[in-house]
Amino acid sequence: MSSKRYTKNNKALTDQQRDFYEQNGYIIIKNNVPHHLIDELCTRFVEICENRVPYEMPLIIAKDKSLLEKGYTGQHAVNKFQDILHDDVFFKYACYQAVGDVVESIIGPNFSGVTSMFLNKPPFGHPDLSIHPLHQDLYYFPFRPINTIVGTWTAMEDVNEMNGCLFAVPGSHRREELYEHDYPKQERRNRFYHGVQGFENEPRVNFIMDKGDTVFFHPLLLHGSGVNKSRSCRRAISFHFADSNSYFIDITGTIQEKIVKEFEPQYKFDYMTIYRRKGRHVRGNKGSFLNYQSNL
Ligand SMILES: O=C(O)CCC(=O)C(=O)O
Repeated sequence: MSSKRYTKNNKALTDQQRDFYEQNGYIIIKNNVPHHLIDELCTRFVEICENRVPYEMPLIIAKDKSLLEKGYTGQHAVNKFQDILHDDVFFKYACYQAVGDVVESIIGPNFSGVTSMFLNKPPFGHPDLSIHPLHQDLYYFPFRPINTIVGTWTAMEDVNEMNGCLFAVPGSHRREELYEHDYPKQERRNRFYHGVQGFENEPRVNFIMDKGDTVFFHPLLLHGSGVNKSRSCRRAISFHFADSNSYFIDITGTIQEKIVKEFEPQYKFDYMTIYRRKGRHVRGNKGSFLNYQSNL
């Protein structure tokens, strides 16, 4: 009998790496994605930003208003692409074996991509729009079980405190609690970027990573990112994977109702349809999660 609660097997993680994830709620894998794939993904990102190639829904482009106001264009005005799993180039990241093998070690062999983003942090924007407030990704996920969801975030250039790397509160996943989130009290805010309050004195670690390193993290891990104070874009690709037999929950009256109510009108579908449209099976058994039958 395994005594591990948050990881599944040793396909790609050693016992020590699994223990680290169990304890801290994340693990950084060095050189996880090769530079040639990173460069291909960045090229696709830049070409779409510059309107040089077509792209298809459900990919959404979110721009930084403070940079648009200053006249920036192309990747220098974009803060993310959302829902990129159905783009054949970006999907290569989800299918990349070394990424999938670690995902499999954490959540098991049958999984689907549920969220997918190309995250950009251009320089020279308003600091309120450059940060990502401390939050838990589970807040955005109206499905369970919790421990068979994992986030991945791969650095597309070297990241550190200067260009707005991720930071996290190690071990916060072990409290097994989803906290209240809301918009931060600040002058400007990015749509849907809710955060938690009251954790200012918690010890944080910065995820200082090189291009091609990936951090795999638990959906209850408190994390965020700082301002990009450098002179170039800080880019990353970040997906979430969930067991293909996950199930939707009724979020009525829960902490998650606020955010789900906020994003349903934007997508013009109910939340189950939203996730089924943007999700995509990746590895192993297809399961029932992304089928069009309600589990409620
Ligand atoms: O890439 C970043 O700056 C933060 C991303 C993040 O925390 C998220 O999308 O949940």
